[in-house]
Amino acid sequence: MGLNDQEWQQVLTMWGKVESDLAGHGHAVLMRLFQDHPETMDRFDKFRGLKTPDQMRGSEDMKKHGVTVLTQLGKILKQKGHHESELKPLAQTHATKHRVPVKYLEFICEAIMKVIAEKHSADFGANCQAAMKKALELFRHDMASRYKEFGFQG
Ligand code: HNN
Repeated sequence: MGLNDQEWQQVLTMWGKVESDLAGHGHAVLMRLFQDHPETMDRFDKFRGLKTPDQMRGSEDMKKHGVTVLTQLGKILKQKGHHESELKPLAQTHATKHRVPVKYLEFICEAIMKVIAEKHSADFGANCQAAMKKALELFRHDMASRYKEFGFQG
């Protein structure tokens, strides 16, 4: 499940490209997530009014939340697996307050992979894709273990 140095380097180099336009990437990820899996929107009171793709596209609030999500994920990835102190508070709120199932974490990771593939196809070859997939799997796996400690089966 762990990544080697070269894989982490690929992940973090790619993440640098994501950070060049965090709002654009974040908004695209949430759009994709909500369109592919509309049930995930139920976790957000603040997005309840957004019904159509056009409304989602125009939502500053969604753009802002996309930045929040990707900023947090970036902090986690930069720990290269030593992310216990970043993960714990996040797992706590997402288990006990927002009640975000592990399945939804999987959905957003898929959305992230798709958005990167669309925006950075030339730099997202098979090796880099595999490394990113591993990093996101590690994140999900460790979130799921934390969830259980908080009594949420996810
Ligand atoms: O922990 C917190 O509650 C702080 C706000 C926050 C952060 C930093 C949230 C968050 C909220 C609260 C929003 C607010 O108050 O404005 C809610 C309702 N999340 C959700 C709900 C669902 C959700 Mn997430 N988050 N989040 C973060 C940060 C990161 C983060 N959240 C995630 C998913 C997949 C879902 C279900 C659709 C999610 C991920 C994957 C990440 C990245 C580590």
